[in-house]
Amino acid sequence: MKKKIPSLVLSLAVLVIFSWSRPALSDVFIQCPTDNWEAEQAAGEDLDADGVVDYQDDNVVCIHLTGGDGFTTMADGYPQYMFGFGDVTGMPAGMVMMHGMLAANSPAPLIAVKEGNEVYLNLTNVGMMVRPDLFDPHTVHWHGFPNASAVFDGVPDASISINMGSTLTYYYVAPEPGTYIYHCHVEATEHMQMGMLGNLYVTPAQDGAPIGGFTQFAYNDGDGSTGYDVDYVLQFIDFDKQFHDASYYVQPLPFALMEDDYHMINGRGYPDTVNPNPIDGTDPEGGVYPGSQNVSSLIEAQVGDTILLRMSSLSVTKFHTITTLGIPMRVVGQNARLLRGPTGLDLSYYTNSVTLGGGESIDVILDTDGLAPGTYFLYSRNLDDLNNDAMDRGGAMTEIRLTSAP
Ligand SMILES: [Ca+2]
Ligand SMILES: [Ca+2]
Ligand SMILES: [Ca+2]
Ligand SMILES: [Ca+2]
Ligand SMILES: [Cu+2]
Repeated sequence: MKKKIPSLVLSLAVLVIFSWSRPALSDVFIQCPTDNWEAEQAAGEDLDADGVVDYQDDNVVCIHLTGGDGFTTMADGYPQYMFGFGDVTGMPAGMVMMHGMLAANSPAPLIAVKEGNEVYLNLTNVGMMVRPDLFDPHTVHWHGFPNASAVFDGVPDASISINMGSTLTYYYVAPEPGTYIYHCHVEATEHMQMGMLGNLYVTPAQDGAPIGGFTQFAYNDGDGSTGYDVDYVLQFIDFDKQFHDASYYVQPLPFALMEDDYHMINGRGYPDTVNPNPIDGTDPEGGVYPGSQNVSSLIEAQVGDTILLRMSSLSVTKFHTITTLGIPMRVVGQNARLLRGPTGLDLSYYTNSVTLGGGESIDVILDTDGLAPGTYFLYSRNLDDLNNDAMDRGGAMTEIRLTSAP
């Protein structure tokens, strides 16, 4: 489906395209040492000009994100302007600007890598199509990730940020498993409120080994205590409608006036959270942006399954207290750390609610043994989070649907 550009901004946008599209189109520079290995090994040459004769290595992960703007649709139908990241992994360089503009996703594309992976993360700043008067840089900041070299940490005052039309390749090695978070760190309160937020986790080296009846684990636990059958990522974020609208039309409100109206899991409010399909973004003039919210939060399992929930919050204004009514939660990890004492003491615990501040993550295991099949709810206990602006019965809630084991 073709994206429609709001006519209000079309003339300004055209000016911007003419002023910088030519250098931008030629300047998208993607570094990935493995994406062209067959041709480059055969030729013995660096054909894609990324500085290396590409080689075959399954331990290398290449990602290509765009930073820019776009639209989402709130659960009450409201079209919401946002800043965000899009995914152009594998796309030829010459197509990135065209396809990356107005293609922000909420949440940002999932980054899920394995312990020990080498990660080449290319970020291209495609500019703010709707706000050509803005020329904000963007970065990627792996929040809580202890191993980023300073230059790739994404904090703009301490490292590089990426200007409009430019691309930077971040390089990470992921030596420690856990549930992290990523976001843009430029004018962080604003760019995070506007939607530059994503899920990020590192799976443990222990995965694949049969331990305690499982082959997949949240951490290198040695005993299978973080094993699971199915896993889901759930990121709690909130949008302030007035702040987003102000960014669409003129200028943001003062940060001190931020008050969120939409409370969401993975970029959607209930009941959109349980929609298994991608949801299209819309703009105030009826333009459509396919799959701007492509992450369902519907949790499906069979009775007896062990469910891992990788939960995080990137709210810039509030805490969320999350509960799973009728299913006890076992917290096994917090802020990307296995809950173990220095001598190996098991510090995991059962609870019926967890509280997440902005920038925190929690790994929760749900054991569904002996539960009745049916629908259970996972939701924020802050009752003012259970709406989509003026629409009652929505917000930060999703469903856990348990079916009988065959
Ligand atoms: Ca390459
Ligand atoms: Ca190459
Ligand atoms: Ca700004
Ligand atoms: Ca508000
Ligand atoms: Cu940004």
